[in-house]
Amino acid sequence: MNDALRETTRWWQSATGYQIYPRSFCDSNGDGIGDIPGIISKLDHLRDLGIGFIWLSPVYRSPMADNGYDISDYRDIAPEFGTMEDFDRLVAEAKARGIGIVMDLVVNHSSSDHPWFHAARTSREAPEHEYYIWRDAAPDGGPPNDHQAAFGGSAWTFVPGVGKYYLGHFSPEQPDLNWQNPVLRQEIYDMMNWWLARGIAGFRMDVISLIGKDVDAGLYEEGPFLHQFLQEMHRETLADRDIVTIGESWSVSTDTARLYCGRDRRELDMVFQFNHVVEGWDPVHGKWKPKPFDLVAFKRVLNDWQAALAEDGWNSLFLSNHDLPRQVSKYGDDGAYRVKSAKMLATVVHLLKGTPFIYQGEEIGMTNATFTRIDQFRDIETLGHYAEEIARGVTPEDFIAGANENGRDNARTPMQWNAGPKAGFTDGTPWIEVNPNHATINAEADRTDADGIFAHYQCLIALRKDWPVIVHGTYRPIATDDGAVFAYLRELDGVRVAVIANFTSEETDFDLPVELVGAGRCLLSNDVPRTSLERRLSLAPFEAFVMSIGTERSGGDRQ
Ligand code: TEU
Ligand code: CA
Repeated sequence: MNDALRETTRWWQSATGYQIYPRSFCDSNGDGIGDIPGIISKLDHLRDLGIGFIWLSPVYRSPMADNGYDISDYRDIAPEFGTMEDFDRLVAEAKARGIGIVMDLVVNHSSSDHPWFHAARTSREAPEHEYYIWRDAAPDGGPPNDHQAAFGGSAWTFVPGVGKYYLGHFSPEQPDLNWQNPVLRQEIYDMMNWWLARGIAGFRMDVISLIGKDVDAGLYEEGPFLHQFLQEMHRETLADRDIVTIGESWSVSTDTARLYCGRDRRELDMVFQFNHVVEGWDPVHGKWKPKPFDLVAFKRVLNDWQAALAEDGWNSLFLSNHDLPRQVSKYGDDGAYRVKSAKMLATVVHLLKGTPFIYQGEEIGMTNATFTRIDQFRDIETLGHYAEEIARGVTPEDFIAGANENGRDNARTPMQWNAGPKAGFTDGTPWIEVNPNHATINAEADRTDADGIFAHYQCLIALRKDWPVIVHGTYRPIATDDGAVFAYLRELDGVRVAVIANFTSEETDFDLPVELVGAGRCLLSNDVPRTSLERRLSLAPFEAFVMSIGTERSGGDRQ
């Protein structure tokens, strides 16, 4: 790696992120809810994996209407998750293992239980009243407009005491904060600095693209004030700190991405974008009615993002999180080819240019839940939409089929640590049912297998540390129109690495570009390692491999 590159490399570019959804990770005290001491007890699992930082979903005090994405005290820990001492111990214990803690910053909205909102809804004169977004009723007394909440119903709720409606873009339990108010903004920045002073490694910013909204103009996503606020936030909190920031946006496009993470913007390091996720949804019914997977379209989206941020900006790489289905169920095969396809998906994602994120349980190939009754679901979004869809005439069976395919509870069933009762997650009754397949799919079983999924992830993470081409190399897609194979080439300083992956359960022929044919060194494979690349490759079902081509040179020293 040349010196200029070495000097400008940021730690989070060669690191791998790991998301923990605390409620579902590990329960230390038998109340059925995962907690911080539980996370600490599993840090060696993450050290062994090789990750560089944890994105910790919210652990703040919260009534848990949306499992912590509804915060009632930004400077305290929810009692069910532990104490501030537990949190400080987590930061220290993680640090001792070379792992940073990235906090989830949820500041588009608070909880309706936050003291600010209690004051705000009591009096128009309270300073906190202006921390939220209030509008007068429409002439007929109804909501100011027909904006719908993400989790069902109107986004507006009337408060008789002040004679106005407030905005809850997600739910009435999650009133939107009024970013137009400079006093509110300063409260947020002070709070961020308070957490940074505790030694955290950065922030994942929940729906950050919503904070610049102009309600009266009907502009919510990527509203006119967004980048001015993010630049102010950067000046007030993030500047000159060696941390990582990832902003979540469901609306960012390749056209707007560099506005957040372009080199000269002084806003964020990267964004979580969802274009590749939404590509798989029905244009009318959204996620509740999935459409068949289309690899060409999927590749087009990811290739476009690779191209858009090739020179400026940085990609985040992921297929899963706590809002999405399990990736092996969604994009792979969670039956006969579970192990094979889980490794294939990981290979494709981790070798793209950007920072990869693993969602808890992905590293052992956990699968979607298979619930049969609505009372097994816990998610506010699923339950909110259930009521609406049933009212619209959808049958419960059809709705549950959709929720089992794309609903958020798929990712939230407890982490499967072992084959024992409750998967080793808890000694008590888990807040959401454990997937019965923990009898065979669990961390203990997978980790004792040298050919397990965990071992494959370990290797991917180690490769990223050893091969600068994976972090910094150029990206060139191969055979973009091929409906079965995802293939690409990475290149840096004469080192060339090809990634070839069969996305199907069929044996598949693949014609390689002539310039890649020849001897090579297999860096990783989920099948019999290859020693050379032929013009026509016959790929086994879900086969994926990484080959360094035409050179015996290593990628270079560890970064
Ligand atoms: O999610 C943003 C968001 O828009 C989701 O509601 C998303 O649209 C949905 O899950 C896909 O169907 C973030 C958090 O990740 C999510 O867990 C929270 O519920 C939400 O914000 C509100 O804070
Ligand atoms: Ca607990």
